[in-house]
Amino acid sequence: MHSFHVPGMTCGHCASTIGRALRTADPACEVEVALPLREVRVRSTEDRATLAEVLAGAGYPPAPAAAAGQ
Ligand SMILES: [Cu+2]
Repeated sequence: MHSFHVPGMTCGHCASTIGRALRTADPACEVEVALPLREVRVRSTEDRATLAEVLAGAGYPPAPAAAAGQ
């Protein structure tokens, strides 16, 4: 499970855009969004860097992981 802090994710529309982008990259991935925390959790066989690129490509670059669990 990869956890990303995504400061630009501010509403349900952002969350669904992110979910769609992640599922396009990995149709089998599982996505959990904690909107108030601006957090996206992804269970995927893709590695963390790839998932971060997908988020950035969708317009929602993740913040550098300080203590984000992974
Ligand atoms: Cu939004």
